[in-house]
This record gives sequence, C-alpha cells and structure tokens, in this order.
Amino acid sequence: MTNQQTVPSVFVNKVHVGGYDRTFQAHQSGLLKKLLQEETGYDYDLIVLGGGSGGLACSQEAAILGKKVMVLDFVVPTPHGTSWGLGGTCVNVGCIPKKLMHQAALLGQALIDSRKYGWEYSKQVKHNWETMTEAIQNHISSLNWSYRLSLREKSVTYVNAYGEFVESHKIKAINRKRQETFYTAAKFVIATGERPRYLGIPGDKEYCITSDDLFSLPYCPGKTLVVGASYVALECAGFLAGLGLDVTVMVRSILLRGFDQEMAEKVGSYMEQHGVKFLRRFIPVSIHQVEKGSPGKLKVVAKSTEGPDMIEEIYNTVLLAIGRDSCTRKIGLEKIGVKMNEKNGKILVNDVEQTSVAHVYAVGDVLEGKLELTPVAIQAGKLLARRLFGGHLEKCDYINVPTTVFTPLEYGCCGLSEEKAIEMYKKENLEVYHTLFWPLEWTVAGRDNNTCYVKVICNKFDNDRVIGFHLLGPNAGEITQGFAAAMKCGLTKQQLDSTIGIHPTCGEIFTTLEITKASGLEITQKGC
Ligand code: FAD
Ligand code: NA7
Repeated sequence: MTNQQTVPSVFVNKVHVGGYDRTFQAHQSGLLKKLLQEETGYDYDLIVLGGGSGGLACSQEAAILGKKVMVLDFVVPTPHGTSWGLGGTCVNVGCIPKKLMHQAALLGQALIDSRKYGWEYSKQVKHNWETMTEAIQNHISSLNWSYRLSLREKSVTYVNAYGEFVESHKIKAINRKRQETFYTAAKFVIATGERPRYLGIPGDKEYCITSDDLFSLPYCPGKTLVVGASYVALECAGFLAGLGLDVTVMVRSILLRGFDQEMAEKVGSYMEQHGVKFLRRFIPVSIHQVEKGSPGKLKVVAKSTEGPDMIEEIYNTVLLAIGRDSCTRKIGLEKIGVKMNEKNGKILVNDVEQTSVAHVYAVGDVLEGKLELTPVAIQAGKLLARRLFGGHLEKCDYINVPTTVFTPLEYGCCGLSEEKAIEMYKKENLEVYHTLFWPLEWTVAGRDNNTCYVKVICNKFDNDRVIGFHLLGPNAGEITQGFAAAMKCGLTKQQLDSTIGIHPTCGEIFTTLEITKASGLEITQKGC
C-alpha cells in the first residue's frame, strides 16, 4: 500500500509517515507532533477512572508521551464518614500510614531495648495516639498536595468526581454536589481499586471500623478486636499491640491465607509471645453498643466454626479486616460489555491489561488473579501507557514479585510458598535450606533467640534455582528487596553461597545456609 519495502514503517492515526529518516524529519519539522495531537473526535485521548497507585502512574506516563489525559478520583466516605484526598489506598489508608504506625510501634520496642544499651530515663514513657495520628495525617496531606501538583505539571486534567460508563466511549462524572458532567475519550483505564468488606451481621457498619477509618481515628481505639487473619489484620493488630493496647485477633481459619503457612504460623506465634491474643476458629455474629464514647464499649457475640460454642466479650473497638471488594460493580461496566468475574467483581484482562472491550484497559487491585500491591499497580499502569502511546512492547511481569508483611517481626518473601512449590514441582525435586537466627542487635537487648527464621526453596532439577525466598526478621522488607533483584536474574543456591556476606547483618544469613529441611538437623541457635 505504501510502496515502502523497509522497516520501520511508521503510521500515525492511519497516516503513513515513512521509515526512520522520514520519521526523524517529521519530528524535526514539527509534523510528527501535529499528527500525534490530531483531533480524534473525543474530548480526551485517555480517561483514567481512579487516582490511586495504578491510575496516577498510567495517566502521568500517558501525558508525558504527549496525550491529552483526564483522571477522575472520588472517595466514597466510609459508613463512619471518613474520607481522604488524592492518591488512592496506599497513600491514604494503606501502605503509608500502616508502615508509619508500624514504625511507631518499633520505636516503643527500641525504647525498651535502649535501657540495656545504657540509656537512662526517669520519666514514664507513654504513647499519645493523637500526636502520632496528627503527624501521620499531616504527612499524608503533603503527599495529596504533591500528587495534585504533579498532575498539574504534566497537564493531566484532574477531576474530583465519581466516574461511570454510560456509553462505550463516554463516561458520566458525578461530583460531591451530585452535578453530572459527561466526557468522551478514545481509550479508558479502569483503576478503581478496592474497599474493605463488611461482615453483614447486626451492628457491623454501625459500630465497626475498618482500615479505612483506623489511620485517621481521632481517638485511641483502646481494647481492640481485629476480625480477620489477612496481612492487613495482622499488621494492624501488631502495631496496635506494639503501642500498648489490649489486642485480640479473631481468626476464622488460617493465618495469612496465600502465604507460606510455616512462615505465617511463626509470624502468629511471635505476635502471641508479644501480647496479641488469638481467638482461633471463631466468627462474630453480632455487635452491640453497650456504651457510647470515643471509644465507647461494644459487646461482640461470636460463634465457633467447629461446634456450638458461643462467646461474648466487651471491646472498645472492633476493626474488620476480612478482605476487600473491587470497586467495579457501580461503574457501568455492564453497559459497555466489560467482562468480570461475577463472583468477586474482578476484571478479566489479557496479558496487556486489555479488557473484553478493546479500548478499555484495567490495572491494579481490580484485576483478576494478580497481586494486590502498590508497586505492581504502578508498574502495570506505567508500562500500559508506554505500550498504548509510546510504541513500547514491554509487558508487566507479575512473576517473582517480592512483598513484606509488616507485622512486629517482619516477614518478607519472594517467589513460591513451600506449599505452592511442592504442588508445582513435587517435594522430591526440591531442596529447602533453612535456619533460625539471632540478630546481633537483639543479643545485648536480651530479646528472644530462635524466633527469626529464613528459608530458601530451590529447584534441584534446575541448577538449584531459588524459587522461594522467605525471611522472618527485622527489616525484612529492606533485605527481601535486594534478593528479589537477584531472583529476577535467575539466582541459584550456588550463587548465594559464593556471595560474600556483609557482617554483621541479618541478610548475610542467606550466604551461609547449609542445613536442608530434609536432613532434619537441628537449626536452633545457642545463645552466647
Ligand atoms: P487504589 O490505590 O485503591 O486507587 C483507586 C482509587 O480510585 C481510589 O482513590 C478510589 O477512591 C478511586 N475510585 C474508585 N471508584 C472510582 C470511580 N468510579 N470514579 C473515580 N474514582 C474512583 N501494598 C503494598 O505494596 N505495600 C503495602 O505495604 C501495602 N499495605 C496496605 C495496607 C492496607 C491497610 C491496605 C488496605 C492495602 C495495602 N496495600 C499495600 C495495597 C495497596 O494499597 C494497593 O495494592 C494499591 O493501592 C492498589 O492501587 P490501585 O491503583 O489499584 O487502587
Ligand atoms: P484477604 O487476603 O482477602 O483475607 C481476608 C481475611 O479475612 C482472611 O483471613 C479470611 O479468613 C477472613 N475473613 C473473610 N471473611 C470473613 C468472615 N466473614 N468472618 C471472619 N473472617 C473472615 O484480605 P485483605 O484485606 O488482607 O487483603 C485484601 C487485599 O487488600 C490484599 O491483597 C491487599 O492488597 C490489600 P479465611 O482465611 O478466608 O478463613
């Protein structure tokens, strides 16, 4: 059609520009820019629903590539009226405040350790919830502001309104005052994330809070029941206990479903040794208010999942952390034919994050079967924009994504759990190296020996390649990040062994692992 026999053969909006030289000339003459900015007949090249981790990354990258972009972000207040600014879950009610509260708890432990290191202080040390919360919320406000600024700098139009599809290329934006505005776009990205689930029992929405309320709670929650055993549940229970509160976790079945269960149990037993109570195999059936206040008093009635046993107990606060639902059911997907898993509301996409409707894409927590983590949403959003508007081909790699559970003793992992590894490769094809260890910093402080633990799972028939990395110890997130890069490069046990450690650190333990699980040899460390 073009009579051009060579590659590249560049087209912009169906206009043939030519090969490399002609494209370069078009760039220099400004023709390329003109062609790229050509009116497509829509208000925007791209509209992104949701200004969280994935949505912001995608919209900004698209704008950098010269596209006309709009991002809509709207936070539906919780049943308690809590709301927040631009940036999505991670910044406002997820990673950021949770890690800062975890840090507040770690500082409490550091204060205890410090006496052993010679620090003397006479004043009684106590924690002030309001001071901590105010400081954290101030930091979050500064982040909200910097996101707005960043969008403005990149000429992304930000609209604080709830977006909903009305036609295949048209959305309705409803703002706080219920005013409706309609916008059209050539392409759409759904990045609306998830919100906490409720139990559906009497008193849950009225009296219980979720992580969406906790981080800005204007008063100390007091004696707290955490319902659920997900990472969100255990992290919140961990830092609340670390701040000195009386905390109970009500577990329906297992701890940390989806994670390596040996590690999950070790996370739980450390928490138990450090004051967190676990009520195993119970679920709440009703919540009643027995006294108003900030906090008030709530009576929780719960039943056993294994028999007729019922228990009741008074708490100041009940925190539900029983999972999160995708925000996909009220955005008009049925009107335009975007397919989702009807059971959980997750959006189905192909390997380039394209939905069943060709010009509609999705990234982040709304995706079916993908890891729900901020860096995953960001990477997927950025690469999607580059593929759509920058001529790139790189796809988001969802394999070997590292993560860390910020419980009092942190648990970092990358790759497969032992259960999954056995399921995929069979036990006899694996070698698992493991050991308990005692961080040097804990020795003088007199803290528990034989609680920190590492485990490396190797595939014997693939050069002893590391397919599972697990670490329970201080700063697990920092350590795991580096080893994740090594796993991305195909790390083998031999390479771990030939790596020289940094002494004295916790991370060096991975360079000296000798004991296999199969040998059954003793791994407990003798205190010196
Ligand atoms: P979100 O960040 O949730 O953004 C979606 C945005 O879209 C929200 O602002 C929402 O209000 C808005 N929205 C929804 N519907 C509409 C609509 N119709 N119109 C306009 N706007 C809409 N991940 C980590 O990597 N590390 C952690 O340590 C970590 N800790 C976490 C702790 C907690 C307590 C929680 C709850 C999550 C945590 N996560 C963590 C997960 C992380 O927050 C999410 O994976 C990440 O935020 C997902 O990004 P997203 O863009 O998919 O959605
Ligand atoms: P998850 O990982 O979906 O876990 C939900 C937890 O809550 C899990 O322990 C469940 O127990 C428990 N659960 C669920 N329903 C109930 C009821 N009805 N009663 C008692 N306990 C219940 O949720 P998260 O909130 O941690 O994480 C969701 C995503 O948000 C996550 O991937 C992050 O990206 C952020 P079960 O094991 O099913 O018995």
